[in-house]
Amino acid sequence: MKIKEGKILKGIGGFYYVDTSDGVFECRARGKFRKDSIIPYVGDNVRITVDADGSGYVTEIFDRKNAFVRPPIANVDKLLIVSASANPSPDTLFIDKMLVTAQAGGVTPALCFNKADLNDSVLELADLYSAAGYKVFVTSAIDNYGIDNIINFMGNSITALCGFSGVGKSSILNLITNSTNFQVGEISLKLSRGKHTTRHVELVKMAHGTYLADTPGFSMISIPNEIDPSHLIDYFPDLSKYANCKFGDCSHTSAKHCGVYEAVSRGMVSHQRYENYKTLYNSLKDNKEWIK
Ligand SMILES: Nc1nc2c(ncn2[C@@H]2O[C@H](COP(=O)(O)OP(=O)(O)OP(=O)(O)O)[C@@H](O)[C@H]2O)c(=O)[nH]1
Ligand SMILES: [Mg+2]
Ligand SMILES: [Zn+2]
Repeated sequence: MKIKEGKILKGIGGFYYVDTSDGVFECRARGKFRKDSIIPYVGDNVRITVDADGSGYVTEIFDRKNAFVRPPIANVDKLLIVSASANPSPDTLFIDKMLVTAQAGGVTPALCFNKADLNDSVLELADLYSAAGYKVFVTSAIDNYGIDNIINFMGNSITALCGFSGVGKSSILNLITNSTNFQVGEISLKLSRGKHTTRHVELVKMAHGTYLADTPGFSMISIPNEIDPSHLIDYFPDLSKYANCKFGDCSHTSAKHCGVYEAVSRGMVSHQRYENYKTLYNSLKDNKEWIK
């Protein structure tokens, strides 16, 4: 019996594919995990044993830096939030939810506006978010434009891509990995959106300890219900710098004596971001799930 350490790249049908210094081993989880209802996640750093007949078992899951439930993935370092300039059109509430989720989970976020070939007006959004202090990439996977900047951003880390179906996540990953490993779907002509082509979360290993995760659909949520609504403003750096309000416990959701509101009304802060802040604040307060 051999004992090894590695990282789970994918999990399908009760098997976990664990990348070690000796290659990838197909493993089952030890019964004790099921008993404790602990589910190994993609991205988990684990200890495995490999029997003489080659069958492997995950025997220990090392502490996680973070974990997301949908899709199930752990130890994410960076999150690239991908939108399209059109088909489907960008949704700033979704972007802002993902920015908050990432920051609250200790994940470095960045934004990618793909399909720049289709609609120039996306540049305004790109400017808005870069002025708010976020890293922004404008790309076209069709024209192979802007992709190198994403490669620089990834560094040696686990980077996950999230975004609505059809925005081009798999197309971008194929360019980054110089492959056709990721299945690219069609856009439904009727609905201008994707058809949820990517169904599993899987890590792809690149050189030098860089891992990439394509994620299905759009949700990536678990942390928000743990965010205290009074801290939400901290995840809106463009708004929080005006939060010198009369009352220390100002929620920044009404006009009265609020520095943030004043900055919005003077046009110093994006109205859209402010509206999204209020929407998220209220849903946190009502303890609602952000994405179903
Ligand atoms: N015009 C244009 N089309 C693009 C671009 N990037 C991707 N597409 C097209 O958009 C469609 C969807 O691309 P995918 O890469 O499958 O999108 P996805 O985000 O992985 O979608 P899901 O797997 O369903 O979540 C495909 O037809 C791509 O060819 C782009 O930069 N410009
Ligand atoms: Mg995909
Ligand atoms: Zn205020």
